[in-house]
Amino acid sequence: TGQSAIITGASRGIGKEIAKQLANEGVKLSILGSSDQIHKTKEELHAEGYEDVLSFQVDVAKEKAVEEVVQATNNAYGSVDILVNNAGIGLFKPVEDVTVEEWRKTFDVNVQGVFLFTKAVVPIMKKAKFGTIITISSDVARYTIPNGALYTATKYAVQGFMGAISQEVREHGIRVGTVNPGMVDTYFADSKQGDPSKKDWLKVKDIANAVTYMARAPKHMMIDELHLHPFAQDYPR
Ligand code: NJP
Repeated sequence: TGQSAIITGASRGIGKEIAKQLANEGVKLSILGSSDQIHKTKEELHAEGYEDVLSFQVDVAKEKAVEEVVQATNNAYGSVDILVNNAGIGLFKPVEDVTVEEWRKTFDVNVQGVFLFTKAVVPIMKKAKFGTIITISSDVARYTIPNGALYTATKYAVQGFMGAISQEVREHGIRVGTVNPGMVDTYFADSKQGDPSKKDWLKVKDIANAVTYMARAPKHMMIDELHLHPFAQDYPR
């Protein structure tokens, strides 16, 4: 297909599965994470026969590093067709126990990271008059949960940001959408993927399927938002 994608937070969990699925679709990848685990993920993808994978150990909140990843991707593949803003962190505790450092860090990764990558890819996509920007937000962006004020605030921010961007770039042929999962079995919020207590939760494949569907949708189709949650997880509506 010749398309290329940048996937943030692809060293494990949902992002890693998105990387596998898009690679399987023939998409050339740039994957990144903040730890050196990201290079091991690249090795795994290489071992599975996917050659076109670049890996970057980068914090999504660092402007210069983000610009470098986007430029390196564009130089290597000649385009940036898909951006998947997946990197995110979660912290759940009573509001009076949340420190200013934790507040800042969570907003840096979950919101500023989305801003910086979007800002960096939009000029390239505008020039090409083509592109898809997908952000993994959360099903908490449509309700609220106790002990989740900080995390919920970041995802509401992301939702508003993506909504505005969508209208801004549409006339340039760029599609924007969010995938909003409920509880997914990953390493999120210091948990362990595969823990038996999470057996009824969504699997990384469920979310990656949604992202792949959105990213590979025919050009005439626009998917704004997909909400997915475990059948076992109910919400106040
Ligand atoms: O989490 P996890 P998920 N710069 O912890 C990377 C949303 N979501 O897959 O930095 C760059 O297994 C980290 O890599 P490393 C959630 O908000 C989830 O569940 O090397 N990368 C790892 O690859 C998030 O937006 C649930 O440790 C950074 C990845 O991010 C998305 O799903 C529910 C980074 C996180 O993998 C993926 O999370 C929901 C940084 N500064 C929404 N910091 C759920 N799991 O239940 C972290 O509603 N990463």
